[in-house]
Amino acid sequence: MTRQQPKTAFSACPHDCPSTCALDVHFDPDGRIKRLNGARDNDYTAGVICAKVARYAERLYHPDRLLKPLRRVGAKGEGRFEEISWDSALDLIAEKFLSAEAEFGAESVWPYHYAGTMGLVQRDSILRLRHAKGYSRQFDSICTNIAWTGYVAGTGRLAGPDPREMAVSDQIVIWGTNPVATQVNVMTHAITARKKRGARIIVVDVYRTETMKQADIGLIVKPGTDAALACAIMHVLFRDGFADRDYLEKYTDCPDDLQAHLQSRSPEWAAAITGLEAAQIEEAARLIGEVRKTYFRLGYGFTRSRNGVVAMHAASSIAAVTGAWQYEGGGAFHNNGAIYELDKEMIEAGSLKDPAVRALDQCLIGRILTGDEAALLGGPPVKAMLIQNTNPVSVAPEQDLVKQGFAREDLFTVVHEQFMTETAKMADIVLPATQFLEHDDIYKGGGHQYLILGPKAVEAPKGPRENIFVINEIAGRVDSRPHPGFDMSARDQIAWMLENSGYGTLEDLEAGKWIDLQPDFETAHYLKGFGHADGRFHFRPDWGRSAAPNKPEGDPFGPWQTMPELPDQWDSIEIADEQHPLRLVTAPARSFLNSTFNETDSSRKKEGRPEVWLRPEDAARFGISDGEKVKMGSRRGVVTLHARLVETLAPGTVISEGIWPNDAFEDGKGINTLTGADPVAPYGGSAFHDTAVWVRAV
Ligand SMILES: Nc1nc2c(c(=O)[nH]1)N[C@H]1C(S)=C(S)[C@@H](COP(=O)(O)OP(=O)(O)OC[C@H]3O[C@@H](n4cnc5c(=O)[nH]c(N)nc54)[C@H](O)[C@@H]3O)O[C@H]1N2
Ligand SMILES: Nc1nc2c(c(=O)[nH]1)N[C@H]1C(S)=C(S)[C@@H](COP(=O)(O)OP(=O)(O)OC[C@H]3O[C@@H](n4cnc5c(=O)[nH]c(N)nc54)[C@H](O)[C@@H]3O)O[C@H]1N2
Ligand code: SF4
Ligand SMILES: [Mo]
Repeated sequence: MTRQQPKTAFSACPHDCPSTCALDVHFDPDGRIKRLNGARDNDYTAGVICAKVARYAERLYHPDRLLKPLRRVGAKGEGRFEEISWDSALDLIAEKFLSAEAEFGAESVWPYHYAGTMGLVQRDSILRLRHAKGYSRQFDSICTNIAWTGYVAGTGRLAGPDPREMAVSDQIVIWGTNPVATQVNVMTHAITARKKRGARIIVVDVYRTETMKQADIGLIVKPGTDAALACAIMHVLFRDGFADRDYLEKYTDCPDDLQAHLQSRSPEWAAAITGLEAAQIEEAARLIGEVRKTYFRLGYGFTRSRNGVVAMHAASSIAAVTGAWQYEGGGAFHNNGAIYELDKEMIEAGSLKDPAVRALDQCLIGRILTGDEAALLGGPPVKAMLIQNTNPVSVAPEQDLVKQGFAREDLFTVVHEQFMTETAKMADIVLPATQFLEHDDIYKGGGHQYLILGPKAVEAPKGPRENIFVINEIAGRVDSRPHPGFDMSARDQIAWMLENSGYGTLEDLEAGKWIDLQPDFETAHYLKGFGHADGRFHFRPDWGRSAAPNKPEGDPFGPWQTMPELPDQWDSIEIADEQHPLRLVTAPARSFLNSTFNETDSSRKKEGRPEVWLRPEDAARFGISDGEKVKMGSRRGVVTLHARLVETLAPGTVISEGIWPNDAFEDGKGINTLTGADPVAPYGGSAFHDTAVWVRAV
């Protein structure tokens, strides 16, 4: 068994995290993975990674890993399976997919995926199968859509100042993200700026997170009220002469209209909405006005509300009022998606894509599988699914519907997984998947600017196979249209993409490990103009018609006609009422990554148990004491968990951290039983942090 292994190897973290860390992999003398470290020679990772990935050996050598293909023998979801060979499993899948297609059309097969691995080959090869077969496409709505739409509404492009510039900022505003938990490298660079230059750190969140504990100033706002805060800050900037007039004239669309509009958006007005003191808003605005080199690091969290697009746009507008974009260490950054111009034809087979084939909304999976005609876009029912890199029975909203859907006896479900997740338990066929250290892939950083190679570092155990194998094998069995991508290995794919994108050869990248694709300073800071046709930052976006990185076909969603013309508080959130007097935010847990790592003992021990955190006065109002078992309900369902009293939450707000396994809750109903799937205006997405609830003692 013992093979001679190098003492270290390099890789990239595959998880769905803006940090996409460059990794050093350390081996035991017997060739097993021992520990992972952040690569020191990568200047974004800078030697730092999160604890859960550092102890990756626990996940890689986990006793519960799936090692054999399985076929369901009991009732749906009962959890009884028998072993089956890879060949028989693949043959059976092909037979079922072909019969669904023959009876209901190719659109009745829905390959469903997400970003459990962010590797471009292993994550996105499923698109090749979809396009080559005309299977239903997927509209990716679960994570980034709200935030990206809001950011691009202002800038016209999903990119911004070099994230490493945080280290040379004089002030960093960490807005609606909890990087200590969710993207640790932001803290690395922010703390460097503090140590080296005395930079101030301001954090905006709905409770006192681990990130806020490290801040100089913490602003705790009520969920879904960030646009009010942003407007009041801009009101003060205009009022007190902090607006950069020359910059506004040259680089923005309608500064005078904005100033006039903001006149009534005073700190007192915003205080009543956000729950902050007017003096706190005045102070934050003054500091933002005085410190030109202010770097706004805008996260996803504050956009997971029904008014999230408007909130993101409003927050990004502040940097345009002060002109912070002009300075090194200044501007507003969210994600660098637009800088990687990659030719992914061999991976995705975009040339075979038929726009007439429906694209089903990922978040509406519950409605889709239970036959909602609107969600099915007028097409056939979904009769067969292949699921890779995602765990919808746990992570998707409207969980009761999702479970009902997967319980359908007439739905044939294949789940390719590393663990027996809640979704895998509902499958007809479970296929074991390799982990990232066991296959080749390539990764792009959302929160930075590197394209990073993640080569295979160890042999997989006998049994698990990589995603691309499953895709190519199924394609070969279902009369797929031919495409050269189906005959390529992961390494062939990476080499082809690099060469055809003008980024050299695979051998070059193996030597260099990563490629820095940071655009030049003037481009990144929009000094040659913003991404819109007129080159200006738009305070007045063309909602419903504007550009967005991931715009679905067809009409805009939701009440988009009533979106405010200029940055403003928009009352489209799920407002608390007598029946649902509190507002729930389902923030991420530090030791889980969505539902990943909730299978490891160390992460579960660190997180404790599913809890809801309430302010003592709210708890008193509902007769709840610390540690007590409670029920929490929304318009969509009820969960059972334990209460914890915490002082430092926004008024009327409750927090439940982490996506625990559903069976960690007393009656198997996970946190997403409460959350809604109604698409956020104007281009979709789920408002995971925007749920009106009641809580009561059991
Ligand atoms: N440890 C860990 N890391 C993760 C993840 C995880 O689950 N756990 N998930 C990964 C994924 S998929 C993603 S997309 C990223 C997301 O990472 P982030 O950008 O950090 O976004 P969220 O995790 O949704 O929420 C971040 C913070 O937003 C706050 N928040 C919620 N609502 C509001 C609001 O209305 N206003 C304000 N100001 N703040 C609000 C929450 O309290 C939370 O502290 O993280 C990734 N990294
Ligand atoms: N309540 C609430 N719900 C949320 C959120 C929230 O903040 N609150 N956040 C939302 C967000 S931002 C996101 S992105 C989604 C994420 O939700 P998911 O995309 O479902 O992410 P994970 O829960 O991490 O599940 C990923 C799965 O992929 C598997 N996997 C990893 N690598 C591979 C591979 O190489 N091959 C195969 N076949 N499988 C692999 C893992 O074992 C894991 O089970 O959840 C959303 N749900
Ligand atoms: S911080 Fe994010 S990218 Fe870095 S190792 Fe942890 S999960 Fe992976
Ligand atoms: Mo996400």
